[in-house]
Amino acid sequence: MEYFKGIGKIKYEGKNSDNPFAFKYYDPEKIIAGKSLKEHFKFAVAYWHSFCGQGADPFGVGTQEFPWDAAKDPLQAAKNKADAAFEFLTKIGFEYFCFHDFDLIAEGQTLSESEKRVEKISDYIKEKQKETEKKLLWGTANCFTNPRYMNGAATNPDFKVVARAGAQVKIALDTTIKLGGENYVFWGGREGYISLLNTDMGRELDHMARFLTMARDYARSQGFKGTFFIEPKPMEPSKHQYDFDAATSIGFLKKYGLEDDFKLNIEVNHATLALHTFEHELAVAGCENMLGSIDANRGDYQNGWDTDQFPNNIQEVAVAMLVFLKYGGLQGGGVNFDAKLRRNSTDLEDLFHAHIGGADTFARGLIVADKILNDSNFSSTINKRYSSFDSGDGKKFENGNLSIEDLFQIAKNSKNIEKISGKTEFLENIINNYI
Ligand code: XUL
Ligand code: CO
Repeated sequence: MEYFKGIGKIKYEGKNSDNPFAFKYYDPEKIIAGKSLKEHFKFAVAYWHSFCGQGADPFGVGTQEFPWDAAKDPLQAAKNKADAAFEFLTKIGFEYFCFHDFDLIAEGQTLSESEKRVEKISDYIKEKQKETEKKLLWGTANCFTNPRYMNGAATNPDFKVVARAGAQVKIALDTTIKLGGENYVFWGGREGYISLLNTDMGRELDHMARFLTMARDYARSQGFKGTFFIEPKPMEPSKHQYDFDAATSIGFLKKYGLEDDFKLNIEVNHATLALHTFEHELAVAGCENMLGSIDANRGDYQNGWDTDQFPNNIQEVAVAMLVFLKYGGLQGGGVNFDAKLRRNSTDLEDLFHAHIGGADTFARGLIVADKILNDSNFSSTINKRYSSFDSGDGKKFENGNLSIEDLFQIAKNSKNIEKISGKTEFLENIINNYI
């Protein structure tokens, strides 16, 4: 059955096209900084938002009536959903998808029933992947929706729940490996606290590290060669989430010796919630060599929650792409559209407009950033700013060849310290001039 009727394969038609079902900037084969756009981004569709989320909010039930949800039998409904997902992937032309275990099929009443269900639907998805040549960017386990996780999953004060989460992660890892997943994600939505009054933070952090170590060891023993990603987020649904932001997560990974197997999956709206910019989070991950993957979306400047809208702000993405290029792009991951349609976007075709807009925004941002780096005074302005470290005493300082007494002597001998402008407005204008 065809779900997205009347829509064919989305093609790149260039910026002068007025076809709403065409890419204007995302030319998958276009080479930028030595790689095709397709390789830079590895665009992925998020199974949960695109094929599961029905637009419910705290004030109302879902507004979507997906035709693939109509079947009563859970396995049939899941197969129909997979058909829709792979039809969409084929038409939009992205190579990748991402999933949580229970996006693929509804969770069963018992662990064994859930295991069977995931096993059956992943057999089916494996076939779909073969037919369509679509790949799995990453898999993950949903350890936050079921009420059993209300006090956390790996950090739950009740060991029984920790074990249950472990069982679920084992199945999700097996499924990810079975479907050729290139990476595996941990987003700890309920790994944190609602109230510190009843929380032993240090013990919970130790438990989280133990859990991640076990998951890594198991996956490696099963031949998984990909990267594990931590996806930082400061809050929501927890009041405070332990993987608060990139810096906190990196500190955690290093404390527990996990930094060789884990990198970060940076999500735009999570950065905003942590009162950071997207580019800040990319830079923190990048300078630690841990920029693994991106969950692309955007927040809303008037609302302080995780609205997960599709990216469409060219200026913001261009600035982020300057950081992306500086650190050589993503290590193993890709750009997953962890974004959802607005509740009142109820036509099936809206899913195409959303992904086309998101891909065009990233493509345009990267093209602009690359031009800025190659053609403008942007890089030279920054290099000049640090040029006092390129030779002489500055160089010696960088190389660790000066002491604090040396600094004292150098300061004593130098005359006035001249003011040097930071040139921020000059740089801001370059960005806008290249858009
Ligand atoms: C939640 C979020 C998740 C993760 C995967 O804010 O971003 O969808 O990406 O669990
Ligand atoms: Co995400």
